[in-house]
Amino acid sequence: MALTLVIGNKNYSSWSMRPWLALRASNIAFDEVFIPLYTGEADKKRILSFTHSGKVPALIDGDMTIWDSLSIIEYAAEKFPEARLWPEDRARRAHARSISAEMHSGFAALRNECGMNLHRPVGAIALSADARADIARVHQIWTECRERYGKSGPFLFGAFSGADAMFAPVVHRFRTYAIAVGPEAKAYMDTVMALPAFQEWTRAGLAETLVIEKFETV
Ligand SMILES: N[C@@H](CCC(=O)N[C@@H](CS)C(=O)NCC(=O)O)C(=O)O
Repeated sequence: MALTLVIGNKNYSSWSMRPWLALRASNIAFDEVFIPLYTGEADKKRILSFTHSGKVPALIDGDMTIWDSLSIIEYAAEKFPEARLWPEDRARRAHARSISAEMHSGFAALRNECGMNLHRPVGAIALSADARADIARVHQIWTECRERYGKSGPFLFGAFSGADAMFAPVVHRFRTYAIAVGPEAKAYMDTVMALPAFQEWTRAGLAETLVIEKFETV
């Protein structure tokens, strides 16, 4: 039975983008259910009909529901080991999981101040010290990965992995808010932006016309 991934607006939903990208970039087939976010009760009820979390993304596999972006990536990695969503080497895998969990549980200032909005014209804004610290930490994570694993390929751990999917929305944030990066981070961002699955998501997001006012503040 085909997998179904329930997602929100491609223009805004950074959480939806992560598992979508992990599945698509790994050539794992899935059907997509799109539910527009923050439109009112009817759409919220549709989300709740798939997952009691009331949030997207959610993956439906037969009678199972897996919600939360990182859990979906973990599930896909287990179900499709040939996709190699986590590095084979245990130390690399632990590193990939550490930065993915760090991304998942942190970076609140960066998320709040630089929301993903593909339509937003590129331009810098004034950022708080906390957001600047988040940016410095992302930069450090990317640079360290590239220095350690760059010989095995252009992604964080050489080949594409779940960690790249977790950081892909940040690539959009850095691009949109014109955040200055060093050469290693720039090369990594270019690699992610050249990924066909990333481009497919971005094209679809840019084609959307729905506007979520609360995400249009900057
Ligand atoms: N921790 C969750 C967060 C999911 C989340 O916050 N999703 C937002 C959209 S990006 C959502 O569904 N909001 C709709 C709502 O709260 O009504 C994950 O990683 O999947």
